[in-house]
Amino acid sequence: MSTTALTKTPAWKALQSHHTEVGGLHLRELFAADPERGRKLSAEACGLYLDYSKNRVTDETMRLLRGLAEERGLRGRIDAMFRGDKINLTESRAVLHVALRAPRGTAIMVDGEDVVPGVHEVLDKMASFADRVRSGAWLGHTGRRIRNVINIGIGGSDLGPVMAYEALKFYSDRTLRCEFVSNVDSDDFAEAVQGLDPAETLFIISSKTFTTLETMTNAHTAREWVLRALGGDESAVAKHFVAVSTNAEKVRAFGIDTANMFGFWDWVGGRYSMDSAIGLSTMVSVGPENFRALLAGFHEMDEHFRTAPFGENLPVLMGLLAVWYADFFDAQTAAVLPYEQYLKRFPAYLQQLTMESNGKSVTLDGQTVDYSTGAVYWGEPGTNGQHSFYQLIHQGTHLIPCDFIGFARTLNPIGRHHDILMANMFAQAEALAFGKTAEEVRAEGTADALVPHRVFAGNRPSNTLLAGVIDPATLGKLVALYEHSVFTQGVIWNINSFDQWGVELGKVLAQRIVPELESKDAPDLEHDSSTNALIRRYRAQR
Ligand code: G6Q
Repeated sequence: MSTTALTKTPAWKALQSHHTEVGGLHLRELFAADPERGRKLSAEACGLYLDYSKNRVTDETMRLLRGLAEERGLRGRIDAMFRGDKINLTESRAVLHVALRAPRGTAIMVDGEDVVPGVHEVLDKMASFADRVRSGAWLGHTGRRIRNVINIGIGGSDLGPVMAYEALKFYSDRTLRCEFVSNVDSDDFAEAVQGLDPAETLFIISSKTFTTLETMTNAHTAREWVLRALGGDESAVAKHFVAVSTNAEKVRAFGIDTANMFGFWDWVGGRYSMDSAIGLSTMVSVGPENFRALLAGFHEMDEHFRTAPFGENLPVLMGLLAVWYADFFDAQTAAVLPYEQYLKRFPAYLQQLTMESNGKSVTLDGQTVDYSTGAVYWGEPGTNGQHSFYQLIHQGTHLIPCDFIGFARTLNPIGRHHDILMANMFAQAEALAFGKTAEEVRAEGTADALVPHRVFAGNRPSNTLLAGVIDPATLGKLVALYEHSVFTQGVIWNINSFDQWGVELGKVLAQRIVPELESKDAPDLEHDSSTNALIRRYRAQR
């Protein structure tokens, strides 16, 4: 761990003074100065091509950013994570999502124990379960085949599975319907089970702790829904519920046979868990072979991150560029724009990965930071976003670095769709970078009064990620790319990317308010005047 305050390091100071020199340069000038720029500022690994030439950087910027990474000890911190050191200091835990995709036969030690055999034991158990559901060998309580699989979980126990289900839908078994229930809002459960037959429905209760309020509330509702329809026989629970958890005791207390529990470990963070047993719904949907391909993709990117020099290292390059914009251009947000409809939930997934990880304002040693940390991540698939919020990216007052993600091939080749889609992606990155000057607008015969409205300043940076086709391995690579980019940023900022204390306060306050909403008699309210008034109004209207 580096203890020198980040802003006092030579590398930081060098970047600051460098920024005063290059921060104002326009991408038009940068491209004009070097006809090879588009090729030179690119890197390729694991079948992913990263074009970062449309960023507001020079070779010197990249050299200085790499220097910053060296100075912050990134290499050593990567090694520490892969070695299983307890780098999540506030929870005293190792951070070993990379072990979830370590091939059989490799060894990663935690507290003197090799964790890799356990990972494969669970994967094998998941595979045999998934095969039984998919083949129809797993029967419901009344002997009917399972047609519907519903994952109940929230946060890290939901966002990854939902995203992966959508991303890999092409590879899914279309005879199985998958639903996801996360919100404690009863609308979520009610709509998910709408029209489903409980006798053909299997619930996967996904909760690391098996205590999460939303998940347990939904799990009990699901239990009642099944039992009510199947005559109240408690033994039905074993046929219609399985659990993914680290908490065997709570799983048993719920009535789920622990033989049907799929475990994981405290060294897997929720938002880093889609490739653990939390991915059980993914495996049931796409099958064990595709799930293993997903893991192989993750692993390939892990190895790249662990071994590639920083100048060719995709996650390091993307992480350093994120730091460059957040801290030197004061960019508050970053957009993720997949030109692939199957990745429609990828931005939502990344919101948690990036913001829960790097939304921190104290360093590992508890000092308040005097620099910006994680940006606000958001996005939608292209081309849809073009007809909505791209206006602000092109002509608004905020600098919003964008990640464009596109594929050379489509899984559904129909007419000209894919070329039109990709033409739009390339065009957007081009327009953002180079814009359109007043002279160009005037030369088109635009009336003077309209010229300022039709000028595109350009100089709006973006990365473009180009891959072959969306498939399980590629999805694994993409997720690992962002995981390690987030890690890189966290190391530079010297923050803990693996805890999430900021989610606790609201949970505690909600537990206090629940009885105040439910009590028959008007409760004595001791909140602030706003909260008191809202509670009274709610009680009056409910
Ligand atoms: C993720 C967080 C959080 C967590 C959920 C669900 O990193 O820890 O999103 O995944 O709160 O927790 P359980 O899996 O314990 O229900």
